[in-house]
Amino acid sequence: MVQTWLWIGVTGMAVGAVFFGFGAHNARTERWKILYTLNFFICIIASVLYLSMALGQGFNVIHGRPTFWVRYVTWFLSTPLLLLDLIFLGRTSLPTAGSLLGANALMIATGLVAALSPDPINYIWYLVSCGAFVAVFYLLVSPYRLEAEQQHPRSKKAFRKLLTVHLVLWTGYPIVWLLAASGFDVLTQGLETMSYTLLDLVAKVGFGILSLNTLGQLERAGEVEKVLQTEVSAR
Ligand code: RET
Repeated sequence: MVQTWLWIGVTGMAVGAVFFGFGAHNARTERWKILYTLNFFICIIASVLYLSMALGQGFNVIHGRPTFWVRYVTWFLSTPLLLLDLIFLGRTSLPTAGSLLGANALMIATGLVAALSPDPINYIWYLVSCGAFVAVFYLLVSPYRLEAEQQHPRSKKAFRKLLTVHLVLWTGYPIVWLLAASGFDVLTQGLETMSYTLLDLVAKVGFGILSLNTLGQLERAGEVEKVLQTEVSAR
């Protein structure tokens, strides 16, 4: 079961990468190219890291717990790119963007430390990581959302949907972590792998498609052109 889900991860992410890669190549404007390219790299990074797991690499038994520590490497690389999708669409200010990326890096790094720590110290690091997650959550629902809505007053609904999907999916990760061998160990390894693979596929491929829809919505609402004009007249 573990192997099957890992190979589903390799293929699903590769299909996503091909889709976004062609999209980037054929993109009509620079905006679409940027978004397709970000999503392409998110998927290709995930695909090769799933390949390493499917080949039995990036895995060790640590303090008696079977641990795919390479997941944290993928997340360290892919989550900032996912946040860049949001930052790009929302035209987020540099201070907010920097804080989001900083809190996110802290969350993944301390999550890795949690996975490598013996019981019960792992829970201390888990809580530290959750603290950083709360910061990411707060930055998204407050400053990020306010800035995005201010820049795109006609597309508030689109941003709410994008953020809700994002936050619900991201909240799934600490829950799976706690239930898996890294925490209370109530999930079998097969179920753990299945849960992470499904979350990863939806959070990367699914969310990538949703981000493209959001850009389409911003264009239809005439808010991207407006922004472009402002940019041109500001020069
Ligand atoms: C960990 C464990 C420690 C506590 C927290 C975690 C959060 C992880 C998250 C990962 C998101 C990954 C994504 C990957 C691919 O697209 C490290 C599991 C809070 C939120 C979105």
